Amino acid sequence: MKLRRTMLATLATTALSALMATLPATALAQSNYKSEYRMSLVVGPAFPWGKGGQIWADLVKERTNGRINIKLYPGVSLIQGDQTREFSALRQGVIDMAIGSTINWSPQVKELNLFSLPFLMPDYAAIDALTQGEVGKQIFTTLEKAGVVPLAWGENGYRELTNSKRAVHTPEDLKGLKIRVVGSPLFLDTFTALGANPTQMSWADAQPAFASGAVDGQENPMSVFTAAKLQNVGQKNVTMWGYVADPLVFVVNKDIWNSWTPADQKIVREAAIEAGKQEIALARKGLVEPGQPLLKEIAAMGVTITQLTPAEREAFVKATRPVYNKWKPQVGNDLVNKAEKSIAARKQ
Ligand code: X2X
Repeated sequence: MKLRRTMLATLATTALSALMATLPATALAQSNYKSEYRMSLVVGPAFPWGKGGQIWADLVKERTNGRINIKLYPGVSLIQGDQTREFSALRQGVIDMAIGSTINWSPQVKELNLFSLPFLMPDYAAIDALTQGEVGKQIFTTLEKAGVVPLAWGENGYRELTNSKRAVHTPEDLKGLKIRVVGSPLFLDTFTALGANPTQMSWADAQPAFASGAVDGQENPMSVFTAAKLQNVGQKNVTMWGYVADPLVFVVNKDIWNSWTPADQKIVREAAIEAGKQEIALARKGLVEPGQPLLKEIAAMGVTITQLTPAEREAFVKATRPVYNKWKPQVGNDLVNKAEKSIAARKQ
């Protein structure tokens, strides 16, 4: 009886190993795949940012034949809308993957404040010189050390100034305006230096604050302005000052990444790079073509668009220079020097 049981057990083990040998290694590794992966985003597919998330998820699903199935969680809903906690949640595994703004992660990763240094990046070529060059690589190494797997760059965009009160041409015009900012204390310093009254709040809280008039103004890319219909919450004045731009970073939680086969990792990485390129084109649409058609559309909705003269712009640069100088060592002198050199050497 005992012998028979042992024989049966041996047979069963042999049969199992035979079965396992016939299964491709990938199938075994996939037994610990999740049925759904959760992607965190601040905004949904009405925005280039959210569209980028949808493109990434769709490419991955198609190319892995559904092995990796990603669901979008816009509104940073996995962390109750608190976008400045996104990076920690990603590291802890509350979030599986994300496309995040450098601004929102800068409280945890101080190097990301680089992109928020006022007037560092004069044009799109300057953003590209950073994200697609040595600086971008160095920042990815920093993010890896901080415990996530960065895969690709995207873009939220140049953050223009809007408010409900008046056309802003000079720092004096900003005096006393209550401006909503997000993320890093660097933004509080910048708007304080300009004589405004900055107040930090999440994107979720900001929109009702514009509608009620509790806050006068804000800064965000024009693609965010149109998708969120900020003209309907009193934001009737836009100043195109291009003071900072926030890139987006496509990342995956480390444990999730390590649970995937090398072949699937390759698919996810390549899909992120492709989605990032498409997303950047969407984020720049209407702003890089001659005549900036997006601005014409916005003006047609009864919004005053102020284009600064070079001298007017210079006044903002000058007023915020002490903030740049104060923050340079906090971001890292070497990194900022490298960024300044990359920008000076950029192809126009
Ligand atoms: O909150 C904002 O302003 C937004 C949507 O642009 C970011 O998440 C940085």
